[in-house]
Amino acid sequence: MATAPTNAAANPAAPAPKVNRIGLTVLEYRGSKSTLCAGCGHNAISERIVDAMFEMGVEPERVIKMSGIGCSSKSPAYFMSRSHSFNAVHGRMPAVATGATLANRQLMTLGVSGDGDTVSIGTGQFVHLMRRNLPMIYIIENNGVYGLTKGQFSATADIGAKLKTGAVNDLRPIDTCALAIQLGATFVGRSFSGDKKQLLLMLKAAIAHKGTVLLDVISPCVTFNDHEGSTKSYKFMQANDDPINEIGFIPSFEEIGADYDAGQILDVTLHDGSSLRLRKLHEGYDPTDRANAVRALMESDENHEVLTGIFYIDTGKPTFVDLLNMVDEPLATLPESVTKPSRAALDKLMASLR
Ligand SMILES: Cc1ncc(C[n+]2csc(CCOP(=O)(O)OP(=O)(O)O)c2C)c(N)n1
Ligand code: SF4
Ligand SMILES: [Mg+2]
Repeated sequence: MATAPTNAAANPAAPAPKVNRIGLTVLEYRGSKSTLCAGCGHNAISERIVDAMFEMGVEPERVIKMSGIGCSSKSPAYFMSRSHSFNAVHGRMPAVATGATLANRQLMTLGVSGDGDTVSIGTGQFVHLMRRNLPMIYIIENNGVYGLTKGQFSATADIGAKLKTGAVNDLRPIDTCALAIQLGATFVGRSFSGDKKQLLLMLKAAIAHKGTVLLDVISPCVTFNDHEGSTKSYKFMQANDDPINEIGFIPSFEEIGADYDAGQILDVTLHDGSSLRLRKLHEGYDPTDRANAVRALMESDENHEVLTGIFYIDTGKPTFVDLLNMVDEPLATLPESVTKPSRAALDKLMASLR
């Protein structure tokens, strides 16, 4: 059977596709065709993940994609087909992600969840994950509703937000960013699926960070929560997005330029040597001050604004893997002769418990 001609064979003058620093094209970071609704914010987030992983030159086989249940949790099927993937039970991705990350610390864990998956059914697991500073990126694709089960309010719905049916939410929303900062996550930010530039830079910086990254990304559900009266719609976000800082990111493998206004810039060196530059857009905002970060989020809630940007960063705190003092070699590849205690070691342990 004849094979389809490649671009180069069909047109020898066509430019060779761009490759990244590990020699892969962006196509090698793509996934299956999305079955989500056209225009769903979650699709845009998948596209940014593809761009970020490609531009950072991450080896797809080094990534484990974790999710729970929901339209958002289906997204890992739509990017990075060459990576490992696990779709956990609703709200239970943190436990599985913790186990996988500890079993092979050489892999990069990327969790994708929804607002319902994370802080409705999944709150208990989520808060304990945030306390541990497990090295992983946790993305919440936040549309304020349970999209998959036809648009009921989730726990991130704002007071006064209206469903299409006219039902109004009168319970306080859970601010996942304020919660994550208070609990101990070390890189916390919020973005909007419609802001390509900010989201891409945030994802690239997240890849360079070692510790728990929590990115809450407002991601409109065009089918159930994009109407007048919604506070998670494209229109609402375009009118109320209030960036707290402008993000600059220079990966470790690129040259750093020196042209900036030092008074307005906070330069943070990330774990892989990359440089994160945050230019203040809010007077006096310091993203290394936890209490200040939580206060800013509470104030923005009172003022009905949606703060975006990197709210908090701490590059000094040990990760859960550091605290457990684990061996460098992945547990998953250690032979049984090493992992199985000897009879004598077990007897000694039992004796110590008597
Ligand atoms: C144990 C359990 N309870 C309830 C459900 C039904 N259910 C499936 S997805 C979902 C909510 C998903 O909402 P979210 O995480 O916000 O994802 P979205 O679809 O909005 O992206 C619910 C309640 C389920 N699958 N399993
Ligand atoms: S129902 Fe909403 S969240 Fe689910 S795919 Fe459609 S637009 Fe996206
Ligand atoms: Mg949702």
